[in-house]
Formats: sequence, structure tokens, C-alpha cells
Amino acid sequence: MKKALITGITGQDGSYLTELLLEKGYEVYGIIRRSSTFGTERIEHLYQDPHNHPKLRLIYGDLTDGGNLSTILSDIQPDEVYNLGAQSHVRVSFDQPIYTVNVDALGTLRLLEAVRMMKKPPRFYQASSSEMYGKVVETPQTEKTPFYPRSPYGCAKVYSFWQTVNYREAYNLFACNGILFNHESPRRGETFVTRKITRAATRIKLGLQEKVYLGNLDAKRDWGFAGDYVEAMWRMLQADQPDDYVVATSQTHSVREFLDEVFGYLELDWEKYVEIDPRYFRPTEVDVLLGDASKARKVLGWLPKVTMKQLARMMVEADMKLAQDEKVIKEHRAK
Ligand code: NAP
Ligand code: F7E
Repeated sequence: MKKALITGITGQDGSYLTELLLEKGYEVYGIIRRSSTFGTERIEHLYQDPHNHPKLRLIYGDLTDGGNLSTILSDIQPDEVYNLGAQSHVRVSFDQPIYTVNVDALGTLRLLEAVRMMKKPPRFYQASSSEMYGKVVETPQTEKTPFYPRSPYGCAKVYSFWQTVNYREAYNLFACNGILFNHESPRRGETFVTRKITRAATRIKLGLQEKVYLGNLDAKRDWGFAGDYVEAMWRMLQADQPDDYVVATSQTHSVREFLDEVFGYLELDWEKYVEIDPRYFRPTEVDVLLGDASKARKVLGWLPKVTMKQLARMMVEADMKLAQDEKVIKEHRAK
């Protein structure tokens, strides 16, 4: 039975990857951070399932603590390590640049060092990002497109990208970068724009909220489904050779178009409910991203299955259930 270690297991991608690896028969170990409240909602259904008990283990750790990462690796001796842990919010990275770099850049280096020190180093996956292309120098973006990051987050991810390449070349590690374009799901954090919109639109539809405050509606993103994208991560670590791959849908849409799709599906006119709040603007913006995933298709046989429209509807349907539950509780309390 193969063993995988995941940093960021409590996040959106961590939860989908855990499901995938458990289905494939892996023993999955996840690093979780100690915090004053529980943050394991996204993997609760997997952890509570008695069938998974011997196969899913959670261990306390942190990407800021290199000693602890080494101990965890030597205790578990995993075959594969997926580094998904990060301060992943671009806007927040302007408020907390040093913390972001500590986790997203130095955190990767700490983990790579721990991997390198192993007698039998595991295969390593680094969660690289389309944010590295930032102010894009060509469209569509491929594995050969030069980087031009536009935020502390983007800069930290560029650092981790190159450390991963360098550890592969210097120490012969099986280390891969997945350059993933934006991917969303009903489990997306509620402060990212797609989920913020689907949560707000469904609550507005049920009379639980009046307005939603957003920033730049002209930004364009290549949005895919997280469930499709974790399959690409796994395929990278099963390939014959370690390499770097763009993972994208090759379709780009503006925030405005996403609003049209979501509010339109709910038969609402978004212009009546959306207000612009400059707090959500970024000092430097990434205007448009569009990925070319032909290498992943050719070498890994990977293709995205879910379009932006299907994704928007999937998220609306899931958030409508949450809003309905909220409404029932509110009405019950009012009695
Ligand atoms: P997410 O939902 O924000 O999850 C981030 C995870 O990282 C959480 O489990 C979080 O734990 C953990 N984490 C934060 N700080 C940590 C630290 N100091 N030590 C250890 N773990 C820490 O992110 P996601 O959307 O799943 O993305 C997964 C990875 O892919 C991230 O590295 C992100 O930067 C990258 N990425 C994401 C996208 C995208 O569109 N989603 C695209 C490209 C790349 P807590 O639960 O304790 O906060
Ligand atoms: O913003 C605009 C905002 O925060 C998308 C992370 O997973 O993907 C994500 O980063 C766009 C930006 O994602 C609001 O200005 C407008 O242009 O959903 P987002 P992101 O910044 O693209 C990449 C690939 C990652 O790697 C990251 O980890 O939407 N926008 N109004 C807004 N964005 C937010 N968050 N909130 C607004 O109100």
C-alpha cells in the first residue's frame, strides 16, 4: 500500500486529493495546524467514515517549523509528498507579505530539505500557480512562458517553483510543479471571488442578504473544477519522468461573466445587488489569465471535464442548500 503525505489537507484541494488517494487505496497522512477552533470541516466526512480509519491520519505540523517536518517525514516514510499548504489568498498577501513568504516560499524549501535528507526520498508535488505569470508576457501561458508575478503571493510561488526545479536537477529528486490555473468548487474558501458570489447570490435569492461588495469586475480568469485538477497532481507523480505542467481549461471569463452566469441561473439581475468596494482592489492586479494545458494532455492524458458554466451551477446548487438550511434555522429562531 502506497503512503502519501499532504500539507494543506484541510484546504479545498487537500480534501479532493484525499478522496482521490483513499479511493486509489493509499494510506493518507495529512499535516494540520493547531488553532483555537477546528478547521477540518472539508475532510470531516472522510475522517469520520470508519472505513477510512486505518487509512487516514492527521498529524500536527506547520510549514514554518522545519524540524517538525523532518520528524514527520522520517516517522511516516511516505512514497509521495503533496505540498498544498499555503497562505493562498492573493489580496491578503499584500497585508501579510512576510508571513506569506515564510509559509509559501521558505515553507517549500523546509519541506524540500526534509525530503532530500530521506534515505529514500519520496516523490514531491509543488502547488505552483498561474499567479506566477501575473502581468502576462504572452497568451496563452505555457510551461515556457516567463514569469512576472504581481503580488507577494506570486513572488513566493515563483521562488518555490525554482527551488523545486533546482532540487530536481541538483539532487535528482522526483519533484514536479503543477502550474494550476484558478480552480473552484463548493468547497472553495468563501473569500475567493467565485464562492463569494455564489454564497451571496443564493442568500440574496432567499432574502437573507441585500447586497454583495466586490472589487475589480473586469479581471479575467481561466476557471476550472478542483475535483478535476487533483487528478492532474496525482498523474504528475505517476509519470516516468518528473516535470512541470500547466493545468487549465483554456477558456477565460471575466468576474462580470461569472456574475451573469450565477445571478442569471437564479433569475436575478446582478446589477441591482452588486456594489463596488475599493477595499477589494489590489495594489497590482493580474488582469487576464489563460492557460494552455496541451503538455498535460499529451504526456499525462489529463483533460478537464467541467466548464465554467457547469462549475457555476454546481456551486450555486451547493450554496442554495446552505442558504435554505440557514433560512430554516432563522425562521425557527424567530418563532
Ligand atoms: P486553501 O483552501 O486556502 O488551503 C490552504 C491549506 O494550507 C489549508 O489546509 C491551510 O490550513 C494550509 N496552511 C496554511 N498555512 C499553513 C502553514 N503555515 N503550515 C501548514 N499548512 C498551512 O488553498 P487551495 O485552494 O486548496 O490551494 C492549495 C494549494 O494550491 C495552495 O498552495 C495554493 O496556493 C495553490 N494554488 C491554488 C489554486 C486555486 O485556484 N485554488 C491555484 C494554484 C495554486 P488551515 O486549514 O489550518 O488554514
Ligand atoms: O480573485 C477579482 C480579483 O481571490 C480573482 C487563489 O486560489 O487563484 C486564486 O487567486 C479575481 C481577481 O483569486 C473580488 O481582483 C473582484 O482579479 O478569487 P480570487 P486569485 O487572486 O486569482 C490563484 C491561481 C491562486 O494561486 C491563489 O491561491 O477576482 N475580484 N472582486 C475579487 N476577488 C476577491 N477575492 N474578492 C472580491 O470581492
